[in-house]
Amino acid sequence: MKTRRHNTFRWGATLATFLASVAPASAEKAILPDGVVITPQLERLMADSDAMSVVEKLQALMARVGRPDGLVLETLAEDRAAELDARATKLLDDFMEVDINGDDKIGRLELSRGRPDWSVAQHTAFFRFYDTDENGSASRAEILDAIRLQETEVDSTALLMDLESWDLDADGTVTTDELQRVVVAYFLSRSDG
Ligand SMILES: [Ca+2]
Ligand SMILES: [Ca+2]
Repeated sequence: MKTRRHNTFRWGATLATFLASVAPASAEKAILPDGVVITPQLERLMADSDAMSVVEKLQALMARVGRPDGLVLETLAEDRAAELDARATKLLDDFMEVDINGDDKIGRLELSRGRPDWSVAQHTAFFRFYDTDENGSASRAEILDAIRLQETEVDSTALLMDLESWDLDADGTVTTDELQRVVVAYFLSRSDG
């Protein structure tokens, strides 16, 4: 409880600082920094949220691609691919633990022995999802392909591509400070308009 209040207070102080730097002295409507684009996806992210949660969400995504301190625009595609790959490999390794006979395929017996806590429905779903050639076993290659396909479809780090124009000092890195500046300016302009 105490920590939370402390954080809220600190954010309040930061907000006040940004208010002073972003809002013109004449109290005109606050505007976004030059060149900053808020894509429809980012607008959706910010629609039903507050500035602090938005910054936290974006920071979490940055941490996921291994860039908690600043998004490096030049390597963003590689960072995202590497992160997806690492997660796919981890998931694959977890599954392949049940491959008792080591033939790089998971059969029904292996799955029921390796995952005794799974329900019948989960076992059925596993093979429906991963045994893509429907030969009764899920091979390492089948599982990896399915994981990659699924991760590409649901990959929320795609949103990071929308932050390209948020690099206010144009040094190639979108830092937490830059995130905060843009988000706060956006929320100010929204509440003024
Ligand atoms: Ca198969
Ligand atoms: Ca920057």
